[in-house]
Amino acid sequence: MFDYSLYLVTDRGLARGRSTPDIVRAAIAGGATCVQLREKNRPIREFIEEARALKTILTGVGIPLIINDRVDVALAVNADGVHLGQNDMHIRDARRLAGTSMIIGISVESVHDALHAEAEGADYIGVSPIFVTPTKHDTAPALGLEGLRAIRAAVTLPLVGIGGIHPENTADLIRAGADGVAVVSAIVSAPCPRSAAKALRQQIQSARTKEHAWTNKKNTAGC
Ligand code: TZP
Ligand code: MG
Repeated sequence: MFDYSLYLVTDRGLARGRSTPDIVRAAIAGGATCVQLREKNRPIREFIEEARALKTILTGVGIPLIINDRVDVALAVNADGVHLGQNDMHIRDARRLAGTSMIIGISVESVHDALHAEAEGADYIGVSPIFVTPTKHDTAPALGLEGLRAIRAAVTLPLVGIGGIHPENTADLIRAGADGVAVVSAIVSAPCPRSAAKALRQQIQSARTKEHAWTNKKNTAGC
């Protein structure tokens, strides 16, 4: 099973002129555990070339590469997975093309979407958006932590939250039951993507450790 803890979603337009491979290398040096290549409106050959370059970087360090939207690109570069939106190919069609070894993730905006994704055989879900974000314009209204908790309670699939996430609110998502946080601008647009990734990863680790400590304390207090 993949480690979705710190899930980087790329965006060339927000990278302040830095290349996607450079951002990805910095993010993994800082602790990113999963990378999604997200390219909207890019010629398909360039998309595939970029995906192949990232695949080489990520295979070397054992981090999965997920391709946004395009099952054909994922197959062409032997990516580890594909991430679909509610208006992309249906999960069952993607599965037919990609087989069982490819990870299929899907963005969900409601409990209904999440239940449907689980029934259709998704491998993980991205809960979107948790908070308001300027990065994506066509999102549903923000779900907030309450929305995240409701989806967490409805499905057992691994779940990452996306939208408006930064180091100051990361621990809240982990405590609300997210298996990871997916970020664009918090890493891609940061002055130092490596330290930005490190700060996010630290928040994730410390939220988990504190949760664990609290659970243990609760258990021993009951003895
Ligand atoms: N899907 C839902 S919100 C979003 C995507 C790709 C953008 C998240 O960007 P940011 O900068 O992490 O808020
Ligand atoms: Mg999509």
